Amino acid sequence: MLTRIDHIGIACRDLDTTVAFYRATYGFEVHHTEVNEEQGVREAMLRINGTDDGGASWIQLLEPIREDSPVAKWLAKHGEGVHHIAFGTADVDGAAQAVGARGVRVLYDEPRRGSMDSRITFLHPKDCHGVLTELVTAAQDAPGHGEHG
Ligand code: CMX
Ligand code: CO
Repeated sequence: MLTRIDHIGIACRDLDTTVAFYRATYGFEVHHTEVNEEQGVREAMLRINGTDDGGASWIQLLEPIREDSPVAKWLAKHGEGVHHIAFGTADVDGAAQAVGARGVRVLYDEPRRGSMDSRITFLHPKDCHGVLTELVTAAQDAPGHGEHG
């Protein structure tokens, strides 16, 4: 059902400084940046492996853009650090339904838009041994991607 680690989300206070650390220390380059208004973040995606065609794993660096956002709340309580892990799946709807049926709280009724036009939902950390867990279908992994007509 879940086929890989899609990304690890890291909460940071200053995106540019954190990106500079990852570049200087490991040589990772930013593949993509965006603002996700709904999630209340400015983010940078650093690709660890895989290609533009799929199978990639990422580090997702997250800077809050609003004080009432989940990442801002997390930073105020815990400081910078690992905020969530995201498992990749070809079928986020099915995976969320299956996990929900096992008694885990799924935070959204329908998956929402995540980085790079992925579809995402979250599982409550209190039901996952303290880990905020994201389920994600990357745009490239969605059924029908690349087909025409
Ligand atoms: N990891 C582990 N535990 C977490 C957590 C996290 N990231 N965030 C909150 N918690 C814990 C808190 O520590 C707290 O536990 P205690 O009561 O024992 O202290 C409990 O969950 C409630 O936390 P809270 O600070 O009161 O926060 P809320 O209940 O308001 O929100 C949550 C928690 C998970 C519902 C909210 O963070 C959420 O909706 N997250 C999903 C969306 C998101 O994180 N978006 C940003 C990333 C976007 C992306 O990946 O693209
Ligand atoms: Co994420």
